[in-house]
Amino acid sequence: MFIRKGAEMKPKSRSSAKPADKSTLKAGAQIIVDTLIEQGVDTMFGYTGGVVLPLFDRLYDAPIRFINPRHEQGGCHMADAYARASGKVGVMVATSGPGACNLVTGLATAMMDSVPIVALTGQVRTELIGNDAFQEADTTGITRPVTKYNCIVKDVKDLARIIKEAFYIASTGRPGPVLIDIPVDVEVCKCSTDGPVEMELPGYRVRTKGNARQISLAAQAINKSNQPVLYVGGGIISANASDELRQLAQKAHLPVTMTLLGLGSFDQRKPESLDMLGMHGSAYANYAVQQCDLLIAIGARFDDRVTGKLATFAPKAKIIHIDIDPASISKNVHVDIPVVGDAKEILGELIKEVEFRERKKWFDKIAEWKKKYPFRYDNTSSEIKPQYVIEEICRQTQSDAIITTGVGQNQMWAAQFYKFTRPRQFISSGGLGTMGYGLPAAIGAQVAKPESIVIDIDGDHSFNMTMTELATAVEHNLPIKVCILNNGYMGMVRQWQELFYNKRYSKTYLANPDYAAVARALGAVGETVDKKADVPKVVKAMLAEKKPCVIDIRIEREENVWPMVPTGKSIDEMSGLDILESMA
Ligand SMILES: Cc1ncc(C[n+]2csc(CCOP(=O)(O)OP(=O)(O)O)c2C)c(N)n1
Ligand SMILES: [Mg+2]
Repeated sequence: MFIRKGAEMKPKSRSSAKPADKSTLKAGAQIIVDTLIEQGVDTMFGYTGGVVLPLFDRLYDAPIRFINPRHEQGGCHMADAYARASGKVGVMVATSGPGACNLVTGLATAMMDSVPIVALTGQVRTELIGNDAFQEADTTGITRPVTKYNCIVKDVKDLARIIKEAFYIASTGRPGPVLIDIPVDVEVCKCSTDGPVEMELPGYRVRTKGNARQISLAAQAINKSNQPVLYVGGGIISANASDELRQLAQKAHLPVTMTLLGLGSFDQRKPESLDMLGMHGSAYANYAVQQCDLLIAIGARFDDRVTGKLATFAPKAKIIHIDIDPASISKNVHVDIPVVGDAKEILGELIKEVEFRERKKWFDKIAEWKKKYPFRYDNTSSEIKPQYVIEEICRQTQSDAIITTGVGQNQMWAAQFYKFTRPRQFISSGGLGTMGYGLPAAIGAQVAKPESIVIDIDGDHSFNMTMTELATAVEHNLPIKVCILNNGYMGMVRQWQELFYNKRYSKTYLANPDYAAVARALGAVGETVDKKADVPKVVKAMLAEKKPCVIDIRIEREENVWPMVPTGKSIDEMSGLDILESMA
């Protein structure tokens, strides 16, 4: 039973059952807060506005830590990185119209990378919907393609159930963002909250247990293979299956390559690690994939940045694909042995059936490629090389920091030169490639992991997009570190212009501000570095800093990321190998 727009309770019709006890009546806004708490939410991100006033009033004294970004996009990235760093669901709230629209990039980023977020948006009063009311936007229409699920709540009676379902949908199966749109009158309406809240999701089924026969087939293929490669993605991390991955690689003796989002799932200091594969992956990973006779894909989706030219991808390989999402099986490449389910459970079973094989010839071949084509750079010039900065950060943090990134060369160098050792350590926008992700992501990760060192390795232009969020870090005393690899350019695009557009640097140079001064103006610490010899001591000072801190490092301006698989080429047709070899 509920009442539209009113504090007072009135039965819907004379024939309805006896009125609920007044003491159990709750307004929608209170139901939202109570349901969030029931779901274990102790931290959320959000920005206020007219139609979320009732909710924000309830949040005023709720036992939930609230982080207010300076822009809703930043808040959504914070919730996203909070989820990636903690393994929990990130929660974001925004007002209707412009607030909701500002979430779109953040939701799309989370959708592409399968990150669990529950976004709550306010909406205009139910009776005004469709009226072009002030700050009305068709939020569910706009966000449908960038959410795993979304809906509008039109009746306060459904509110608790729908929010509970939102958390379940966001965090189960292939995770993703869920948006719930709540008209302001639903926040105000009261209803009885007697009885348990049951989910009603008849069409939503999650298969976690893998088919035993398929698992046996996979084990047999592994036991028979002479030249296998494990190719793992972000799904290993979201399934918390890194321990099982390590056991599998050890027991069956398999080399492991990771996608950008898979970095951290396997300790890169181990000899079985082939590091990242794909467009800017290692030559040894790309060669191994092209030469392997068995490719075991786990929680990865054969994205085009990984496969290069599809027709010639892993041409000799039988393919096993273990994934929670049946829709990604045989989507891009034909899969011989699909196993649908939860990676942790499936690997647990698979480990039992695999046998150790030495595969000496295969590992010798890999060792040869590793020796010939390591990630390299020329550190002899007096200019500051971005790779050197990252190596220095990796050395001083002993491979233990949480690293977030912008998008572009900075992101690829971070992926190539920081050696990740554990899951949830590398937080980067992979699928959508969202510039501006790095700083708010560092904030979200630091909120989730207050004891960790969190460093945003950023690009100058990526940082330009969301730098206002430094004020958020300052307000909450979050000791994040931002390391801007400042080449003055939109470097990755400039690299393509250099290679494919005859060095016509069209619109990839924009004048930048003095970032150290910007940082200080916003209450953070700011430092500029333009001498190579200063890098170690500035990194040391940055790591010791308790306040948010920005170091603006003026790097070699036209440094490129190597190797590189040009679009349309097979992944063993890498450019830049001669350049890497000449640096040996
Ligand atoms: C929001 C957004 N707009 C545009 C792009 C296209 N883009 C990809 S990389 C890049 C340049 C990034 O420049 P910067 O942040 O300075 O990084 P760098 O490559 O120089 O390290 C651009 C414009 C993008 N990925 N995201
Ligand atoms: Mg740049």
